[in-house]
Amino acid sequence: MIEKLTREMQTLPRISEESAQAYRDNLLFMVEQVNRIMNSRTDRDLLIGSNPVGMMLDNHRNHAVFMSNVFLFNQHELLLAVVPWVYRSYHNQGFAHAYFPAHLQAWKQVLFEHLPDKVNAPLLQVYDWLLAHHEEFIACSENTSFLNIQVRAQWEDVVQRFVRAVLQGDSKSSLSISRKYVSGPEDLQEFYLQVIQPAMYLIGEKWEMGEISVAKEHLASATVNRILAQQYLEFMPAVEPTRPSVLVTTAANEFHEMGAQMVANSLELDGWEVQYLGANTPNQDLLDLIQEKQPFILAMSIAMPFNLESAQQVIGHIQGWPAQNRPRIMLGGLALQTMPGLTQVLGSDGYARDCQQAVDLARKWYREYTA
Ligand code: B12
Repeated sequence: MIEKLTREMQTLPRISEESAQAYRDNLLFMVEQVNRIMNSRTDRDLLIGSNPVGMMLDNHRNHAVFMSNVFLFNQHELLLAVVPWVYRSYHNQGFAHAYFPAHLQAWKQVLFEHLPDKVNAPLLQVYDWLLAHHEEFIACSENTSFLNIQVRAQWEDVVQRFVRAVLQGDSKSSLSISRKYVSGPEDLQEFYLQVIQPAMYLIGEKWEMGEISVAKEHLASATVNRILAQQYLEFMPAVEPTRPSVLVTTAANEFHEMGAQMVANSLELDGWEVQYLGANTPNQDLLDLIQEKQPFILAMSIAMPFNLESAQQVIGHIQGWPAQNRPRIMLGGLALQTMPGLTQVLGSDGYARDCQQAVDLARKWYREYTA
């Protein structure tokens, strides 16, 4: 099914800068119009199930920012990576399948009424394409997850126990699992990659399938954060920096920070002098801090496809600086995992798939620099 969609996607038009920019400039206004149309539907409550209206409104905004990224980067492939996920997760939360075409029709109406014909024509073609493939998107959404979650056989039982413990918010059991498998800094990365990362992906999948609530996912994330903090305090003070500095951050509006934290800790363990900014760093503040700290590498995490544009803005700025003041830019995170080719589109210097590969790439850059 996905192969068929990939083939048929080739018929979609290239989006001109003018059209993409018009969509972006009118985004907030158009979201309001779509909200108005959807709110005035007599079947609205049937379409969104027992969910609060706010969830529908959030989706309209996320949809708009996401589509704006698709148009600005001319990356129709993003539709295949994200639309089946949207169908699956919202349907599993109680939205009717009929909600999706209703929502897309509302967008068509708004684009038609508010953007000039010359500008809206290619955008409408993309919306028509989405509508025409509604049934295929339902079929694709019936696969379990968009991520191919791999757990090594010898770690399966540990991962399952860890998932159960963190979903209960049981810090003591989670800590005792961590203590059993991490006895020194040399064990940390393996524990990140073989236990915490797959555990978090499985927890995300449970949320996506409607099996756990947002509150349970928060409980699990907060419990994992406690474990990460405990491991850091126990093992990291012994590690002395021997390599240049790396600034690790997430993109603006990006709230997924655990992956970035693992990258920061892995680099620190490898002797890099790491500064870790956590979630949601505003662009201008980040640029100011880079100017101040002059790191050798800027490592940026992007999980949500709707944050690609803000990441590109930072990268664009940095690429305009004189070469001697410019850090190498390394990207990673879930948004790029399904489409690593975006690394070039965004203008960065490299991509690494996980915290181990991040260390390998950083070392490679340093070898090249010192050669
Ligand atoms: C926990 C969580 C949250 C927490 C984050 C808390 C925190 N402190 O980080 C909160 C509640 C904030 C959250 C919010 C949302 N989330 Co969320 N979340 C997750 C969850 C369950 C786990 C994330 C995680 O920690 N993963 C574990 C880490 C270790 O993995 P990782 O990030 O991939 O990192 C590794 C690599 O990617 C790489 N890497 C990462 N960053 C970098 C950076 C560099 C430079 C390099 C080189 C490498 C690298 O190395 C890391 C270690 O090996 C995921 C599920 C998932 N599959 O990840 C969903 C998930 C990412 N969330 C999702 C969604 C939809 C959302 C929301 C939109 C929900 C909503 N409606 O509000 C919001 C978006 C908020 C925002 N603006 O960012 C979806 C995204 C779907 C999609 N199509 O992209 C997911 C996949 C859930 C799902 N299965 O549906 N979420």
